[in-house]
Amino acid sequence: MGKKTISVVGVPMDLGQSRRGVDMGPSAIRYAGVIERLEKLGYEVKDIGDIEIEHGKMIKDEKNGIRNLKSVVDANRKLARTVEEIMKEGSFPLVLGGDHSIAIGTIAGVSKFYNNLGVIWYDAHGDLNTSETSPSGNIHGMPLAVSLGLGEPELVNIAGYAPKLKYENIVIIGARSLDEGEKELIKEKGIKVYTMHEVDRLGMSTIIEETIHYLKERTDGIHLSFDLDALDPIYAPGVGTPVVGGVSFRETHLALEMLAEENLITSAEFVEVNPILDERNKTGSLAVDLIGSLFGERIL
Ligand code: Z70
Ligand code: MN
Ligand code: MN
Ligand code: MN
Repeated sequence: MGKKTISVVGVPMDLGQSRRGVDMGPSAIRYAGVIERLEKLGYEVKDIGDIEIEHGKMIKDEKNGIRNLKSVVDANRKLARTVEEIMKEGSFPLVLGGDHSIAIGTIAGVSKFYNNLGVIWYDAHGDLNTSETSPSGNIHGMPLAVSLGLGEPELVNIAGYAPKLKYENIVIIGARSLDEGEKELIKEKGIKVYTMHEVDRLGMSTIIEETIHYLKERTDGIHLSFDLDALDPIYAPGVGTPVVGGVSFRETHLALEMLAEENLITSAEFVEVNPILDERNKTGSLAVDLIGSLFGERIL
């Protein structure tokens, strides 16, 4: 995708939500052969290894009902620095999660290299909660809001600048579980969202064409934040928050193949793979298949 070198970073983060096991996501995706798959496609792949996470001291209701705020802030600071180094080298940052709270660090590391970073948020959820609107106190339900400058200052100001994103530069695809506060924010700010309703009515092909057209006009780089729970649990059972009625295997492959054809994605992360909840690494293997499509793999 433009660049020939891909730098892979694992983030064994499980402190942004309440189910253990998602910290093994990077191992599961590596085990399913991500590095070899990318090398086979002709890329030079640098495996940077994993970001160190402060495990073992889960702190509930640390501040405003938010779980593990300090540990999540620390990890995202480290991730932002690592991603920034990758960007400086001119390599493509590919981040493996871990729960979705790590998008805060990825986007913090990437966004300073663009005037108008675009984001495709492929997810069953909006991840647009703040400490005021969050029903759970889980930071993995907040990373998109944080990147837009909303929420706890410790999170919002990671990497020393805010906001990282503009409302008009994001597109959410696959949403089917939105909290009241998230719905209000989407309406108030006019955030572009393709819910499952639109996926069914328009089809994925039209949605990706529209998304490409929309983001091409206003952005100078596009980050793909890919939450495996966007897919239907039939295809991706190994996620912490499965929601029925999701995007299919075929629709998702099509989306990634179309994005690969346009060569517009400049950074990416694949998150929420939980091998403990999975069926024989089905979701980890799916992540590798999807990464293959994003980087240009075709059936023929
Ligand atoms: C809910 C919350 C969420 C991912 C679940 C769920 C958020 N809106 N995000 N799984 N990846 O707790 O804020
Ligand atoms: Mn842990
Ligand atoms: Mn998410
Ligand atoms: Mn989700």
